Amino acid sequence: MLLSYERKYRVRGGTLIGGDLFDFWIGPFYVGFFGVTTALFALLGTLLIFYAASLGPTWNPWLISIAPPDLSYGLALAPLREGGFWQIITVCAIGAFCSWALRQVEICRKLGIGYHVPVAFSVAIFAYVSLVVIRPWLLGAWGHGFPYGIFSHLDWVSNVGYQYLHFHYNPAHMIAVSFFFTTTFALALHGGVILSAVNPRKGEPVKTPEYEDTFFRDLMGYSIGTMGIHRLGLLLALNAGVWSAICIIISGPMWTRGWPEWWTWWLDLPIWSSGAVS
Ligand code: UQ2
Repeated sequence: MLLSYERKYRVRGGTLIGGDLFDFWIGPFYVGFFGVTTALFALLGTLLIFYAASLGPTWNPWLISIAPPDLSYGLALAPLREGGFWQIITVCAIGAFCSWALRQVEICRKLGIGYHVPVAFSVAIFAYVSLVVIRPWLLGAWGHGFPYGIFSHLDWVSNVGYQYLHFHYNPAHMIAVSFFFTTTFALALHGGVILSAVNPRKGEPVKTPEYEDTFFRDLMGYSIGTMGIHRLGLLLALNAGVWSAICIIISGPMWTRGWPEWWTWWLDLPIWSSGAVS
C-alpha cells in the first residue's frame, strides 16, 4: 500500500548508475541498480551459508559455524571446504552492505536530502570490514577473521581478548566503550524527554520543544537543543563504531603484547626521577 504522500516523492532521477533502467519501485521499496545488486549478493551469500552449514556437523542454530581458512593459507584463496566458503560469503556480505549504502545514497539524491544516513551506515560497514579484511590483511592471513556462527564468534572475541591478556586495558577499546555507553545515555535522555512531552497527564495538551529545553535548563542549567541532540547522537554513535574499528586494528598490527603492559609508557616518562628522591 502507498501512503498518501508517497506518490509526491516518487520522483525520477538521482541514480548513480543505470540511468532510468532500474529507477522503479516494488511496492514500498525503491529498487535501483543497487537494489538489484543488494538482492543478488544477499541471496548468493545466504545460499552459501546454508550450503556450507549443510556440510557441517550440526543444524543447531547456536552451533552452526563457517570458519575462515587456516592461518597457513595466508592471504591466498582457500579450497571451498577449507575456508573458501567463508571467503566468498565475506565478499557477498561486503557487496550487499556497500550496495545497500549506495542505494541509500540514490534515495538521498532523489529526495534532495543530506547523506548523513549512508555516511553513518558506512561507519558500521567499516567496523565489520576492519575485522574481516583490514586486520587479517595487515596480519597476513585471512584466518585472523572471525568465524560466522553465533557461539563461535563469541568464542573468537573471547580468545582474541585473552591473547592480549586483558582487552579492557586497550585505550581505544576504553574510548569505544565510553562512546557506546554515552550513546545509550543520550538516546535514553532523548527518548525520555520526547515521550514525556508527547504524553502529558490526562487533559493536558501535548507540549512543545520549549518545554524540553526548559526541563534540562531547570535540571542542569543547559539544554543542547532539538537540533543539537541529534548532532550529538550521530557524533557519539559514529565515534563508537570508529573507535571499535581502531581498537581491533591496532591489536596485532601495532601492539602484540598484553594491553595492560602498554600503560608502562606512563612510568617510562622522563619526568620521573630515576630513584634520586631522598
Ligand atoms: C536537550 C534537548 C533535547 C534532548 C535532550 C537534551 C531540547 C529534544 C536529551 C539534553 C541533553 C544534553 C543536555 C546533552 C547531554 C550530554 C551528553 C554527552 C549525553 O537539551 O533539547 O531535545 O532530547
